[in-house]
Amino acid sequence: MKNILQHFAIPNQVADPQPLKIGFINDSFIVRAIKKGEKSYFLQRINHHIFRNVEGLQQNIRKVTDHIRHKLAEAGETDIDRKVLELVPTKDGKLYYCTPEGDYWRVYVLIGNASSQEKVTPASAELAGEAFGRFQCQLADLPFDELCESIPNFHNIEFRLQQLDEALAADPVGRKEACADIIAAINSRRDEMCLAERLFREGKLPKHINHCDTKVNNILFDEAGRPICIVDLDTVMPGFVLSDFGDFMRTAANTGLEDDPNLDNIHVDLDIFEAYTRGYLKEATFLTDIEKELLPYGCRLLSYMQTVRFFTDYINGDTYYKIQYPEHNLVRTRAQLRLVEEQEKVADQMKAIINKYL
Ligand code: GN1
Ligand code: MG
Repeated sequence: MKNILQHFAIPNQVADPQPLKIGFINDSFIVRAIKKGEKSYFLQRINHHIFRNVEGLQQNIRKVTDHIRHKLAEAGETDIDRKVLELVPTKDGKLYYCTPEGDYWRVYVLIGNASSQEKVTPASAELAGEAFGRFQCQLADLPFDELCESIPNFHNIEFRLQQLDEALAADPVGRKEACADIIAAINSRRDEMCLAERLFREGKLPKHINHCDTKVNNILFDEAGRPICIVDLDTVMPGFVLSDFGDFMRTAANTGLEDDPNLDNIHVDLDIFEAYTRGYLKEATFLTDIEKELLPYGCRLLSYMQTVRFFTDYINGDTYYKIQYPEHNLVRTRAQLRLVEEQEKVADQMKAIINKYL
């Protein structure tokens, strides 16, 4: 792997890359400086089966990190190197290196003395809300169409429903018949869930740059437990702010698991919801009235979208998500659908909490 590194503009001496067990999509390695005090690096092989336009993906990351760096400097921030990721170019000035075998590699400067968290508490949810709110705010004046969709139509529910319809029409592994209740539940919500796309076409709902994977483990925290930097920028792309608010709530404000086999475990955790909302609204000062109004809907939309995506994969015979047992995608589908139902029940409470912090 040393011969991969030699293509990048790394000025100091470094040790052999050590594999890291993070994420399911890319392969990651840590590359330590030999001399104390010098820079270490983060090497990744990009999964180009999922991210087919690596050039566009890397340009997205460069634009976003440049923009944030500029914003931080303007605000007179110190320690900027720890607050935004920095890509290391190749020696011929490219943002990635493609091997003769067709593997794509990239290098970031490593942000040291930082760690990520898996568990969310109300206290960390508030900090996470501030961090993702600040991230969106820093990018609010970057025209959304300067970035490409690193996965086309990633959070477009109309497209996801079309994929489901195609899967159901083909029913390649004969799983459709036993799922009539799920299909009915999805169909009865179609119209409502396509509202955001309709409002966009009518010019009423704006697009912004979003992270599109707002899980707590995509925030680096310093030793004092303060968020310093947002990472995992592969899915940063144009979309609705509802995606980022909704996906955090989908993953964190759920008393059950994403794939909980016991549906009775699944409720909205309103303490986490409130804490994240408080932090998010403190920082996301750019929101328009319609975006604020639609935030509870955004939570349902993202849970519904994940229901549709897991279910499509189940019908297709489990070709996208890694599964741990044969019916895993069906269990995930039912758990996400239950979360939609639970979010519907507390929609008014969510609205009241949001209004408290506006
Ligand atoms: C995938 O691999 P992970 O957990 O970061 C997926 C997300 C889904 C999530 C569901 C590129 O993310 O969109 O919400 O699984 N990422 C991609 O758990 O498809
Ligand atoms: Mg991820």
